[in-house]
Amino acid sequence: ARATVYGYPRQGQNRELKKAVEGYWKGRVTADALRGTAADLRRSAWQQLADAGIHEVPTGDFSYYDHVLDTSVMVGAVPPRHRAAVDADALDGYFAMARGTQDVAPLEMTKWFDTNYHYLVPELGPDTVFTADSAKQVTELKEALALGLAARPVLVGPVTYLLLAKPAPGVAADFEPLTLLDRLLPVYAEVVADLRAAGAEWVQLDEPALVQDRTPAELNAATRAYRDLGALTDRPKLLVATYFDRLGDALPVLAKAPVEGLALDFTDAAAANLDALAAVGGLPGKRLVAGVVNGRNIWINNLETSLSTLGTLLGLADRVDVAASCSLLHVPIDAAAERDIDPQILRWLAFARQKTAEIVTLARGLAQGTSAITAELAANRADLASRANSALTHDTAVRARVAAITDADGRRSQPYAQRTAAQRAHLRLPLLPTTTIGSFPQTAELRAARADLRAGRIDDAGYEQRIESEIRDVLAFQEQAGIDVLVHGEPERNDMVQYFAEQLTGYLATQHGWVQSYGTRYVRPPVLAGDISRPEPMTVRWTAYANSLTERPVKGMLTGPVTMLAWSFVRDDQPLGDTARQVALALRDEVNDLEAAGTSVIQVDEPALRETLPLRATDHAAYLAWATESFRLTTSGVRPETQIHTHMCYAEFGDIVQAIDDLDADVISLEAARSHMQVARELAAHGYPREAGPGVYDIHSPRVPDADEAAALLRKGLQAIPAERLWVNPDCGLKTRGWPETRASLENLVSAARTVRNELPTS
Ligand code: THG
Ligand code: ZN
Repeated sequence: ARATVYGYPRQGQNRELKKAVEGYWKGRVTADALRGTAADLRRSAWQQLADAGIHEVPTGDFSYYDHVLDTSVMVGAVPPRHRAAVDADALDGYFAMARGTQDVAPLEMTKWFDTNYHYLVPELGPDTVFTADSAKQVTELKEALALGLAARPVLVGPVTYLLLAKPAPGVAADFEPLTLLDRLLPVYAEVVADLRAAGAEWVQLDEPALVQDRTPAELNAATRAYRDLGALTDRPKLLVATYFDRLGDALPVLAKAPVEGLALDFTDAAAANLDALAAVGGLPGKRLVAGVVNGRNIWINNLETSLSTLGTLLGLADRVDVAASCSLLHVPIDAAAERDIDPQILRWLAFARQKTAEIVTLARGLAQGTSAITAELAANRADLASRANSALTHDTAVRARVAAITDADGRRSQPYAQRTAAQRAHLRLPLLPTTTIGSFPQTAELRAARADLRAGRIDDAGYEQRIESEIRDVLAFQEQAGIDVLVHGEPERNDMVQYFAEQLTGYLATQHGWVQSYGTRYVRPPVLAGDISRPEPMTVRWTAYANSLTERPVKGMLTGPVTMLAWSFVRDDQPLGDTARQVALALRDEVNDLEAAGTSVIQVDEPALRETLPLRATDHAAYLAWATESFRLTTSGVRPETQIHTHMCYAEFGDIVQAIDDLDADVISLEAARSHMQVARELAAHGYPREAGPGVYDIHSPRVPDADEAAALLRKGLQAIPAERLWVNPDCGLKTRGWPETRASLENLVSAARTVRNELPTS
């Protein structure tokens, strides 16, 4: 048995790649210097993997921006609008596809399966002509081979590539990219042949799309793809890799395919994949790569459980190798860099570097017997026991409170139809009330204030003065602009998840735990490590201060439990629903405290509700049950006249409108400007009965919409949602915008609301 991984974090220990790429964009770093930094980062990652005992290092997984974009370049799928830029300069053209230019829009970006990584969506059509460009793959393979390492190129597989693509602009929406498979396969054949010529013994083709629900036609495409690639002569051995879930109906397809190896996920999907493997009679004559170390959480492995799985697998394949379940791209680099985490707790955590060591240990144990890894097993047992028995993971007060939850705790005291009248009487808002989503521009001054506080240049009181002064400015602007429901602007928050994680007991923040979100943008997801409780109010101070400055209602702003989980690393020692209920109870206390402090409108944001939907339809209902329950638990403790808002970003709500209704919120604001109120029509089509604010101002661009444009969108909204239930707001928070466009846009938004109010029939 050998140890391997499918991919490694690209950024470097100090995000050197981010600095180099952003420096290149600004003209401060030359193309050669950027290439040099990238090559250094690749070399040091490979060397680290090899030194740790990884037998075959992955190549080609590195990316300046995104590996799906790299695949589009590899197969020549450059949209016509980017062609000139790519022909003028390959690197600049690449970044033009990623980020757009003054003149052309970038590729669309969306989530990579159910991770928090975002990829650039290939745009394909009936006229797409694929051509092979294996240069990046060949160069990186040669770099690793030149270091004397065994190396295995990793490519996005052809079926997954096509399933991730969408019809190019101007192409019929029902065009299916998968129909291009026969055109794409010869290009993959050419790349694979080039890699063979450059010295590859194995090539890995990633097909995570095959773990999703797939139609017979799609499974048939997978059969054809690997029959054709397998039939090539003079090719490297092929390893088809799947991850993120069980393989299901695609397992027999790949088991029968004429390829030499198969990689499967044996973490959460272990039982299902084991059963399915046994059912097809194993993989005689094939290499099985067993992903037993979770590649997307940050917890240490249970080495004994993994060894037992690996032992079972030995009887099912010719050769069994050990790996992480997926690329290590989705975890931070090195837990040892964390200085602020209790050393005892740090021993429970495994980032990429620690996971690599676990994989090597498991491969050694599998090859040489457990006696070869006695010390590692003993340490692992002790660490697992310390976690299982820790007071942090077992807070009896929190557990008792969760156990005592009743149905009534998740139900408002009055149904929506009844309490909406109480809210109307209490809030006395005009028709088409105006509001914002919560955040106002995060200025350089605010970031500097936080940096000053961290560095000790100012004290808590000095910091609070700066925040209060910002709140005064934000309030004054909103009053003068004529907005109806105000916000304090969230100047005190670094990030909508981290801010709460830092204040809740049981949550850990990391100092260096960066994970790529998209391109050069990274997040440091906090760790839900123990039972969650709230030692004291988290937001009341600022909301109450804002409230004291105005007669108008000020909306309290919280991040919802589903989003708190979705943008954190979650516990693996209890069901997600249990963790969600703990977070929900802590947030419920905050909601109730806000109400007690005089807040009549409270918004609980759930931008991640849709994006966390499980990969397989059979798992949707269970997820939506705990997701909606935890939201209701958060929000149901308030009086009927207190109005609960929620907000969600991104489109595609059609399939979860019922779940949105089940949240039992009073008002929802949604992204809608770019899709011209499509969301409003979808809500109406599903008979959504509540108040809604489809965004009339696209905050993702610095463009200022004029009042006529916002009014036109508002009139469209009125065609779907009656005036009594329609709110007027931007698409999303304003924290990434500058003040000048924020001011102008919101003034235009208020003026549009006034214009359209005057057009309403008086009754
Ligand atoms: N917060 C958290 N997770 C998220 C989002 C968030 N995941 C999904 C989505 N939003 C991802 N979007 C972004 C947008 C911007 C950045 C990262 C993810 C970003 N990051 C800074 C950078 O890389 O320079 C670093 C930010 C920091 O200092 O913390 O700009 O809103 N938790
Ligand atoms: Zn949003």
